[in-house]
Amino acid sequence: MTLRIALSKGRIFDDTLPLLAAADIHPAESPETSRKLILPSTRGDVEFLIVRASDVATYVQHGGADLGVVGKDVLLEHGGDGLVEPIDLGIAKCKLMVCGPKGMDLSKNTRLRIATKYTHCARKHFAATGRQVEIIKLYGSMELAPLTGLADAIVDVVDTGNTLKANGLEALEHVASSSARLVVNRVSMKVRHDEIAPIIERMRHAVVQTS
Ligand code: PRT
Ligand code: MG
Repeated sequence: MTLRIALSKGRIFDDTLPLLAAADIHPAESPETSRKLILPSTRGDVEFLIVRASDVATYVQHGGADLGVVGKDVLLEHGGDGLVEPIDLGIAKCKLMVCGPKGMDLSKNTRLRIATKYTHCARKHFAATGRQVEIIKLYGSMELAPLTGLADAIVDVVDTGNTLKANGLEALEHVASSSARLVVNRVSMKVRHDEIAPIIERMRHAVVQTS
């Protein structure tokens, strides 16, 4: 049976390629030009599933894929059930932050409205610091929420901070640091250990060399 690796297009795919190459795994086509959702590799025993970043953990958890590469931010939100997380790949680094209009005071004693796609992480963060919030679920362009009055602040991923700055917002509180992780389906890890273990070892070696 073919080993399936779930990846999202864009930064995760691009940054994972050199690490997979160390395990002799190369996609036979680019996901940017191909319309295929199952991309073959140059060897017959491995293929790639191209899924949304937020769906990678779900595919691997339920065995739709054996392996996957996913941001820690997504894993924290997903919960990580049914997954083994053998390697921090040290790529796609970013921070999950509470962000809002410049100089905003998040400690004031009102029920804040927080827009985010990270509803679980946001709820936990504010609960841990004893603040009442109303969570508003969004799927993208979170920065618009404070600008339009939909919410007071957002919880979102920040890298350079340029997107926040361009929209008159700033990072106010740290929620979690993130980097992409290799995840493996718990059952595949046992049943297909002979195939998966060498891939993990070679990727681990490549991570150490590039860090
Ligand atoms: O498409 P889908 O909604 O499923 O997921 P996605 O859009 O989050 O996927 P993608 O490919 O953009 O991100 C995949 C993973 O990369 C995320 O889960 C993070 O772990 C990681 N990552 C690293 C980032 C960033 N850096 C990042 N900067 N994910 C998103 N961003 C966004 C940020 O929120 C902002 O809107 O990119 C924009 C630019 O960021 P700044 O701060 O550099 O301006
Ligand atoms: Mg996206």
